[in-house]
Amino acid sequence: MPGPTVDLFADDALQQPAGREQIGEQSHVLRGYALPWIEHLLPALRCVLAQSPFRQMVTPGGFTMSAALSSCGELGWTTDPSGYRYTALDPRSGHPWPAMPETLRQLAAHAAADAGFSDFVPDACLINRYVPGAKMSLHQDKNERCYTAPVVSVSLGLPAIFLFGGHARSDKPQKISLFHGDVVVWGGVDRLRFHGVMPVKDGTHPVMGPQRINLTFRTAG
Ligand code: MD3
Ligand code: FE
Repeated sequence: MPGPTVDLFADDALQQPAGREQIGEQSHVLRGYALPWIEHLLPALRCVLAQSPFRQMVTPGGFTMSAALSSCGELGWTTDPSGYRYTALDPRSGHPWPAMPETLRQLAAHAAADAGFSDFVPDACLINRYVPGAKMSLHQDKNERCYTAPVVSVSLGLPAIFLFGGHARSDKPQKISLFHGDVVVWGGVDRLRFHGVMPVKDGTHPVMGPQRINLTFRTAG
């Protein structure tokens, strides 16, 4: 007797199987973790982006980043020719960044707890938008006041190859594919490892369209 039929075009059949993959001593990929949250997450994200739209920023080196950025929460990460920093105000509007929607804060806190970091209270959510061709060069995240809290990232839309390096820029990075709905938690000894994103390949995601959006939650202040 054949088993129950599988609808290959149902949303969840497009995804990787759920599960937890350890990628570093204190880092885990939680496959598909955000999928059950998506119907609440996307409207919340839309609301944030209506107040603080994506914009491309310039690095201190004078290069325009290929990823476009926005933020929500008490602090937002920005860069301009004078440096990288967290600010309480969106420099584009002069108003505070949009509040972090409760759904997003809870998703990040649940994921952190499931990966071994209890009581994660993020005050910053950086939102990166990659259109095909956009990338993020190898870097460390060092603008936060304290490194004991983990970083939680949520991948949406087109897949990307994440580069997970070591503590020296020259350490050969491992390549990790990240898909729509995957959540990654980095912490402890892995918090200052170099990382980046390879250029996003051409394509159109059935839910998100021709883009990848990454949410990065941090305790920055
Ligand atoms: C690993 N963003 O915004 S998220 C960034 O997909 C950034 O948009 C990437 O790197 C993206 O700074 C990757 C993941 C991430 C964030 C912080 C980390 C990975 C990390 C800190 C240490 C190790
Ligand atoms: Fe980073």
